[in-house]
Parts: sequence; C-alpha cells; structure tokens
Amino acid sequence: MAKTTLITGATAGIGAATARLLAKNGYDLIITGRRKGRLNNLKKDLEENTTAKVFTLNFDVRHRDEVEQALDALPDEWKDIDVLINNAGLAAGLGPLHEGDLDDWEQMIDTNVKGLLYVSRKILPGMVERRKGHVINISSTAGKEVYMNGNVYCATKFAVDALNKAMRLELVDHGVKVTSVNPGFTETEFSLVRFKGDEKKAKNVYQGIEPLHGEDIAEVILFILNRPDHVNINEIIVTPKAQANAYYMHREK
Ligand code: NDP
Ligand code: 8X3
Repeated sequence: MAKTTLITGATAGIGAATARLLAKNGYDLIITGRRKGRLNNLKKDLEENTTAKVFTLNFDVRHRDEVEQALDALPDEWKDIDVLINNAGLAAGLGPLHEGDLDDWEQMIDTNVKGLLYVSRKILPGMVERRKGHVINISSTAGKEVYMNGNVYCATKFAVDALNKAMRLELVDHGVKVTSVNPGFTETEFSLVRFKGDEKKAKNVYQGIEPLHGEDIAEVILFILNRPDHVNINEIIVTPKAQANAYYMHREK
C-alpha cells in the first residue's frame, strides 16, 4: 500500500522537488503551503503524470489555529500519515545581530521552529498510536555551524537540530523513525525570499559554484525513506562539491 506522506512547504524548492520524486515512486501525498494556486497546479500535474493520489492543504504554519483546523479536517482516508516531512522554512535578511530586523526574526522563529512544532504536535500522536511512522526534519548546514550574519536563521536551524534529536529519543520506544536532512547551498527560491525579491543578491549567493538543486535533496530523502524498516539514517549533511562547511566555498573566478 502507498505510504501517505505530508510535506510542508511543497509549493517551491526542496518541498516541490520532493513531492515530484515521491509521487513517481509510489507515495501518496498531502502537499501544503500558503500559495493555493501552486498547490492546485502541482496536484493536477502529479495526478496526470503519476499514479499518486494527492491532497492539498492550504495553511500558514505560523498560525496554530490554521494548522489545527487544516489537519483536523483531513478526510478519514488521509488521516493515517506514514511520513511527515517538516520542510517549510525560510531565512529573512542577512546581517549582524545588532542591526537585525525584529520582524524578520519573528518570521523565522515562528515558521522554522514554532510552525514545525505545531505540525508535528498534531501528527505525531497518530504515529505513536499506530507504532509506525517516519519524520524527516529539514534543518541545514546552518543548524550545524553558525556563519557570519546568519545569527537568527542559524539559531532556528540549531533548534530544529535539537528538536530532531529530542524527537528521536522520545519516539524510539514507539517505533517511529526520525531523521534530519541538513542541506548546504541549494538553489531554490530560498535566497530570493531571504533578500526580499532582490534577484541580483540572490544570484550572487551561487556565484562561481554549482549549487545543489531541489532534486538533489529529494533524491536523498527518497533514499532515506527507502531503507528497510530496521534501518534509520539519523542525520545527513549534504553540500555542493564546492562547499566545505557552512561558511567556506570554493568559488571559480
Ligand atoms: P523555498 O523558498 O524554495 O521553499 C520554501 C517553502 O516553504 C515554500 O513552499 C513555502 O511555501 C514554504 N513556507 C515558507 N513559509 C511558510 C509558512 N509560513 N507557512 C507555510 N509554508 C511556508 O526554499 P527551500 O526549498 O530552499 O527551503 C525548504 C527548507 O530547506 C527550509 O526549511 C530551508 O530553511 C531549508 N534549507 C534550504 C537551503 C537552501 O540553500 N535552499 C539549505 C538548507 C536548508 P509558501 O510560500 O507557498 O507558503
Ligand atoms: C540554508 C543554507 O547557508 O544559505 O540553510 O544558510 S544557507
């Protein structure tokens, strides 16, 4: 039977690429995000081109009531979620803490940490009850090492790393697997969002290197999910060849 997989932030980047790859590989999908039009287009595309069943849920992970209402309203046949991919997230701004924008901080903390918690709190009890499930938390190289001017974004990803470890400890007795995927530079809408639509600044991030693409991370996620039941990948760090750690890149001139 196809595994039911809920992906947060499936309207772009890593989440959308993962939805496409999982749909081709026999997973049924609940795709979520704020941009309803994109969710509907992706559902149509996947249903036309794969055998996957696809359900869309349109909510903002920062709003606890929206998260709860959306997940409570899932039809019975979609309620038993086998795989949760906590992917929705963003960076807003890049600059020293002493010049930071408090609204940016709130947005990152509310999305990357509190949003992940709201969604997980609704879905984990079902996995525990059924003694079955797999949670994949998308953290970052920024959750392993702090880089210059990354301060609050890095802090949110360190928090995801801590929550990933906590989930694994607390869910291991309940038969639920927990994995963190920590990507490095991946060319998605991430930098465009970080620099608030400034395409030049966004492009500059990947100047002189071949970054990862959403599809590269999707492949890693599929590998993690396709391990035999007794095998769990605890965590994985994936970077472009040109990236040594969170802050050192080899850039071709
Ligand atoms: P994108 O900007 O391309 O995609 C982000 C996704 O998150 C979108 O689908 C967006 O959907 C969703 N999202 C953002 N805010 C919210 C919200 N408040 N409520 C619901 N959904 C939301 O970026 P990526 O694909 O690169 O990012 C995915 C994850 O990967 C993030 O957690 C990011 O931190 C992490 N990551 C990215 C790296 C990179 O270099 N790109 C590297 C390491 C980690 P919508 O706007 O429709 O709501
Ligand atoms: C995203 C990677 O290095 O741009 O988590 O912060 S980075």
